Amino acid sequence: MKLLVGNKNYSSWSMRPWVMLTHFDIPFEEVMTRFDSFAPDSRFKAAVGALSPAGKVPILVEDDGFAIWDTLAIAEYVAEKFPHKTLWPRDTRRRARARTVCAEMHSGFAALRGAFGMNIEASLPEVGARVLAENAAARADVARIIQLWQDALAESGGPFLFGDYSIADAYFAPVVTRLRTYALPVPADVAAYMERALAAKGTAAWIRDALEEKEFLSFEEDYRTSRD
Ligand SMILES: N[C@@H](CCC(=O)N[C@@H](CS)C(=O)NCC(=O)O)C(=O)O
Repeated sequence: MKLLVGNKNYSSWSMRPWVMLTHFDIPFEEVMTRFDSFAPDSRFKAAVGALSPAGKVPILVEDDGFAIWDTLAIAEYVAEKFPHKTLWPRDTRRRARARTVCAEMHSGFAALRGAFGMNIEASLPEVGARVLAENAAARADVARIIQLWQDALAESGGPFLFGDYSIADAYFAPVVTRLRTYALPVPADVAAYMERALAAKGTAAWIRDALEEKEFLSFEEDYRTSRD
């Protein structure tokens, strides 16, 4: 299997399946398609458009060329293909709840995504404080994330959202990095979950790679004109 991903510093959707596959020791070949722009005539669109009509990353491509171009669909496909890896919780209700919060993430949190773009190497605490003060929708999204994590951890007992590490933790990994980049205030139990999530194998490996990248993409940077 190949997994097409975008820049590790910026591509939150790419991060999720990469972290999941890496965490669960599922072999894959990474194919990095660096962002130049998302314009129809960009190099990025030419490369990904050859594999997916949606023209976005991530894309999982089987050796025979069969492609899956949506993060949630990739997660489900890999979970089915490697049932012994237990990517979703075993318990039916816990699994349903894990799927529910992944779907909530997949289709929601527009204000959080818009205001707090993933930017792993950056540290933007002043931006975080300003946006939280000025943007009620982003504030509500952050509050919902905190509540969602607290409810899941309380119900499962941790250490991860649904007990053992699952797709749900990979799904929220980019959000953990966002809360860190923008230094958003969180209660102690959530801070402790974030530490565990950042140290988990796949996430730690992705962050290491992201920090090695030296590209500054102005179209991904709402708050800076250069890297520090
Ligand atoms: N629903 C898609 C979203 C993928 C997505 O938006 N990927 C971004 C990179 S993080 C992208 O390729 N954007 C290109 C564009 O918007 O044209 C998924 O779940 O995989």
